[in-house]
Amino acid sequence: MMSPCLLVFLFFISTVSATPHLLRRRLSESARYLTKEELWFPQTLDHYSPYDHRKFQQRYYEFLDHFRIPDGPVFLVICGEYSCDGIRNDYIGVLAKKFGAAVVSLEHRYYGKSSPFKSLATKNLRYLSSKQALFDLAVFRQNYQDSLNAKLNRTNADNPWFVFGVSYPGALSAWFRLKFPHLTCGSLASSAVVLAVYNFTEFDQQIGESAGVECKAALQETTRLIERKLVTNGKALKASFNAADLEIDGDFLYFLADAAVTAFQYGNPDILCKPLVKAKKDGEDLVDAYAKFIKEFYLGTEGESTQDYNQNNLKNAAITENSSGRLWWFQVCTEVAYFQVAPSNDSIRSSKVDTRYHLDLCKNVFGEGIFPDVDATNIYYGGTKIAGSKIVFTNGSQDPWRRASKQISSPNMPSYTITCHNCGHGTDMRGCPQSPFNIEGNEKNCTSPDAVHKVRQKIIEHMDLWLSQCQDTGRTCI
Ligand SMILES: *[C@@H]1O[C@H](CO)[C@@H](O)[C@H](O)[C@H]1NC(C)=O
Ligand SMILES: *[C@@H]1O[C@H](CO)[C@@H](O)[C@H](O)[C@H]1NC(C)=O
Ligand SMILES: *[C@@H]1O[C@H](CO)[C@@H](O)[C@H](O)[C@H]1NC(C)=O
Ligand SMILES: *[C@@H]1O[C@H](CO)[C@@H](O)[C@H](O)[C@H]1NC(C)=O
Ligand SMILES: *[C@@H]1O[C@H](CO)[C@@H](O)[C@H](O)[C@H]1NC(C)=O
Ligand SMILES: CC(=O)N[C@H]1CO[C@H](CO)[C@@H](O)[C@@H]1O
Repeated sequence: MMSPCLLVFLFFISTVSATPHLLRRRLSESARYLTKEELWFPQTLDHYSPYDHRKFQQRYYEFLDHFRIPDGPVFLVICGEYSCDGIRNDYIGVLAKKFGAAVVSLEHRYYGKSSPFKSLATKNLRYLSSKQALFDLAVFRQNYQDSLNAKLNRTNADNPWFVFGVSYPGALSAWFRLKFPHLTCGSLASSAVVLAVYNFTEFDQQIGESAGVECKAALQETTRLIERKLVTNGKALKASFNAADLEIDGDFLYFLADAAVTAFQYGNPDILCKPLVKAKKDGEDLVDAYAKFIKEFYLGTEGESTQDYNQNNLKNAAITENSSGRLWWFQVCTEVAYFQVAPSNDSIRSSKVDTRYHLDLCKNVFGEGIFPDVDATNIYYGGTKIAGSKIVFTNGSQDPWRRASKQISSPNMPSYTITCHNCGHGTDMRGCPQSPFNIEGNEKNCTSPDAVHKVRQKIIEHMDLWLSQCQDTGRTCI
């Protein structure tokens, strides 16, 4: 299962492992984060219960180096479906410097060290939802403002806030401004998946478009060959992909599809397409070429693990470093779906990755009665008809997730597409490729740095305007 932005974080985790170049690693590690110093906040477990007053400890971070005391803006960077290990020094570092902003970031409930329970059994996951998460952010925002006021010895002051997020946190960022407009002057919703989609066939179609004619044809032929081999000699086939542990064929096929997804999503299309197209031209075995890509790049460089695709493993309710997969699947299976199914015609992924596969996974991993109500989610937030204001939407042209984002501007909600060969998920914040990490979101290696630069200028213009309007509303600064 590829969550919208899980992979990038897996990559970080995997780069922290021991290597001989300890000193250099420490330096680059500290350059990657504005801060990693953990702070804790007592959060309400159930914001919607009239009588349940239980609390849990929620992790957060603050970075004040650039803060223009006392009335600079506060940037709230929303963390999502992964362990939030600090505030990363992506483009937010540049923006904070530019605006004299304090930066704070709250870990999403249940993920990382912010689990309310010692076990992630399905019954304990009942408070895991985007609605609760948004309320967490609101309560945290208010509380942080109070503590800032106390620190600065003032009362009733309100700094101008701005929220940021990429991917699912991008959707949270848009929804936060929608539901709590009095708590933020505006929002950046980068690659924000605001539309819950049940059968997300457009995802596979976008992969086809991003791949281009030749690579798409090679990928489709590879899928057909793999499907055939799976029937005749499945065990040997899986072993050749270092994926022998994926006993359920659907899990294996999903894993193979997802590996290609990440190449386009995170700005590395050539690593996939060049060798595959070459193999086809040279009459070499496409399955071997694809296995090489999976083993060297996806499992190797990117540090992915087949465990994240293994339903038997996703059932594990113990809290481990690998729990994010289970937690995200729960959100998928209850709220947002984004089922990445094969379209009925012209698909790249195997047609066996269908709606049934996803529904069976939900039932198998979480139990009877667990399936997503996307209609309810879209009624609650509005999908792409979101009735918000002062939200900037951005998308990368090659990102399969863009089809679940708001790609057309409407009054007070501009939408920008960053178009280039390796512009994917969250390019405005992350530069290119989107994995591995670029310090300060450096855009030099985007095939069109100018496309990124132009959209960033637009973001800054909107921020400038909305932050200044916020200060004009009579909300006091001091
Ligand atoms: C806080 O403000 C009060 C009232 O203006 C003043 O008496 C006090 O000395 C201030 N404390 C600090 C730490 O600045
Ligand atoms: C999703 O696809 C399945 C299988 O093709 C179909 O039965 C179902 O009606 C579709 N559901 C929606 C909401 O589109
Ligand atoms: C988490 O996944 C990694 C990579 O597959 C594995 O090496 C590690 O043992 C797993 N940890 C736990 C606690 O399961
Ligand atoms: C199937 O896809 C091909 C290629 O995109 C297209 O030319 C054809 O019209 C499609 N057929 C149907 C029935 O949608
Ligand atoms: C850009 O790519 C080159 C070559 O791969 C690499 O050496 C360099 O570090 C990259 N620069 C940035 C800013 O990512
Ligand atoms: C605002 C903007 O750039 N919108 C474009 C985003 O992408 C869609 C789909 O490719 C285009 O149709 C929009 O014009």
